[in-house]
Order: sequence, then C-alpha cells, then structure tokens
Amino acid sequence: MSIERTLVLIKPDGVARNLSGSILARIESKGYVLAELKKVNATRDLLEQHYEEHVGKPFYEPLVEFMLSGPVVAAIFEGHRVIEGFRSLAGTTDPTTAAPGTIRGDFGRDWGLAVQQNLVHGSDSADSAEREIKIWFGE
Ligand code: DAT
Ligand code: MG
Repeated sequence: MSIERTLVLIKPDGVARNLSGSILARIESKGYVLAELKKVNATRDLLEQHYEEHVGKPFYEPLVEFMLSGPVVAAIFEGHRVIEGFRSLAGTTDPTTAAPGTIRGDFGRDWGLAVQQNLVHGSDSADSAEREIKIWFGE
C-alpha cells in the first residue's frame, strides 16, 4: 500500500483560540508526518473551490464567511491510511457529540452559530485529498 497524503486545515476558531500547536501535536503524536505547513488568509474563490460539494446547502454561506473570518493553518500530513486516521482523530462533524478523546470532542462545543465551528478539516477520500492539496498548495 502506498503512502497517502491528506489535507488538514485548522479553521479560524482553532487558530484564534491558540490551539494550532496542540492540534498539530496530536497528529504528529499519532505518528503521521508533517510534509507541508503554512498560515493562510483564505480567499472566497479558494473556499468556493474547497467547499464545492456543499454549494446550495443552508450552512454553505455561513461556512464560507466563517472560514474568511480569520487565518487558517493548512497542512499536508503523510502516512499509511492517514486520510481515515486523521478523520478518526478529528471526530465527527458536530463538536457537541464528537467523542471525547478526539480533537473536536475535546476542544469544540456549540457556540449557538449557524455553522459548526469544529476546529479542523480533513479530506474524506483519496480523490478529495488530491483535489484539496492542489487547491491549497498548488501542483
Ligand atoms: P466534515 O467537516 O466533518 O467533513 P462536512 O464536509 O459534511 O463535514 O461539512 C463541512 C463543514 O460544514 C463542517 O465541518 C461544518 C459545517 N457543517 C456541516 N454540516 C452542518 C450543519 N448541519 N449545520 C451547520 N454546519 C454544518
Ligand atoms: Mg467534509
């Protein structure tokens, strides 16, 4: 099996709450390898590409606005089965019910907003990872 790569984003809530180091440490502690890392002020154009699959959903516009509200940390992590491994570390989408021990479960909660501020994004398949890495890091 070949080594996989996944795109990880620390969303504006994670960066604003000074959790970037703690989140990256969990991923590294699991054994995945940090291949690329940068802090980015995302543009609407970039986010429209990134969240293409969610266009038209009720949370889409609040999601894009949230992702524009502050800097994001973008990273590429590598390792066998890192795509599913990171999704497991992140926990389920809703931070209120994400399992304790996960990033979203331990650091996240509901803030009463229209969008779930859940600290991190991780690619959900090999195709998404390839597409998203191109969007955030280029070829
Ligand atoms: P995930 O980030 O777990 O892959 P997703 O791709 O379905 O989840 O959705 C992208 C983001 O949109 C998610 O991280 C938070 C937000 N979101 C998803 N479903 C939502 C909902 N029902 N209400 C509010 N925000 C939502
Ligand atoms: Mg997703």
